[in-house]
Amino acid sequence: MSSKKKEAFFAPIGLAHSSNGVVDKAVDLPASTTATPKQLGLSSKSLLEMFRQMVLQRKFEERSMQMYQKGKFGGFLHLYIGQEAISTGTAFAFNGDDDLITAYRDHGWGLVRGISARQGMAELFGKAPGCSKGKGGSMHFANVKEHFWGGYGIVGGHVPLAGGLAFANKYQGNKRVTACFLGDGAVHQGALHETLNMCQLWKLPCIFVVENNGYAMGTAVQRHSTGEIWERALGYGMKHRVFNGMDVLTVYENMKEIAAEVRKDSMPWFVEIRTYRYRGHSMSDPQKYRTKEEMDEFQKLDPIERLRTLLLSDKSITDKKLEAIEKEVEEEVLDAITYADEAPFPEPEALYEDMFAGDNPIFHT
Ligand SMILES: Cc1ncc(C[n+]2csc(CCOP(=O)(O)OP(=O)(O)O)c2C)c(N)n1
Repeated sequence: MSSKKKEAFFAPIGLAHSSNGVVDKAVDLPASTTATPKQLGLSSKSLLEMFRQMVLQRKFEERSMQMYQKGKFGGFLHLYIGQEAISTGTAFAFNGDDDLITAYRDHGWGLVRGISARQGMAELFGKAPGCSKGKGGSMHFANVKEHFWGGYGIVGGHVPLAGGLAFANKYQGNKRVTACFLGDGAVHQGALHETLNMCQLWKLPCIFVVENNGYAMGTAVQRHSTGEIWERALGYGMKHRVFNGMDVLTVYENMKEIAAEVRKDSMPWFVEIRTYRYRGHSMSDPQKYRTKEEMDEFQKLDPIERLRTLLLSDKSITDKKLEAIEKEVEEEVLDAITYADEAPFPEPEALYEDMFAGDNPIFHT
């Protein structure tokens, strides 16, 4: 390839780089819901809980980033900042015993499924009281008691596990729904397609959700994927939907509807939720593949700010009230840092524990 051709091939696809005058977006966001919270059955109290949860996820990760930069822990750190409406809207839409499983961008999922800031931060620091006993780290948050089956580092590797969870739920006739979250970069993994085929054939109650944030590491979705992501569903005759993931109400409405259908007819769904990650792929990402203009454009759509605006349109909720929630969360996260810093590392013998399912009491309940 000539150097000129090479340059064109690798040029960022962001807003400032569109050659034909048409704005190329990293992701094309569908319109968000027009339903009001009342129509969705959401009280002001629930909306405030959603706000608190999204702020917790955001502040937890902002502080995690600082701790990483301070050298408090190493390894990988993938931030979910910008995507919090998806974890929050889904968890609020689902029953507490519906099963969730995701990839390595997993902190928000853990926090919304009962991992405390202390347990989460201790896990990042590799400390014994962490949610995975300090042996998993950032990519392996899990809280199986609350039906969060964890984060996984191998792209697409967790997808067959979701099929297994759905199979178990159908076999037990417990009406639980499984939702499996994956990135746009995982859509071309064979494991996904094998699982989609099996789930459709065996009518398993599973929702496969692609969080399309526009990039797989530094590769724009338009460069790694032919056609639209959701079109993968067509090959399996699977029910499907695409919606906006920058608005928590839209996520809540759609996931609630889809979960109710899955519970009713035990047929799988393939869902594409369009979103945007505000930080790099991981901590060592110079982000040369996107432009500042593009990032600024999506920053205007911050899902937390959107919810704040909605809350403030209710005259009974004041700025002061929201600031008090933010302050409380900030203190919770700072306390978690002190806790994690002072907590002990696992004992060396812990290396030999939790190796087999038989050792783990959760599999016997
Ligand atoms: C099987 C496999 N191949 C490659 C990698 C290296 N890798 C880590 S993350 C990633 C990109 C995945 O992007 P996407 O699925 O869109 O998720 P996102 O990071 O956007 O959440 C790749 C290729 C891996 N972890 N596993």
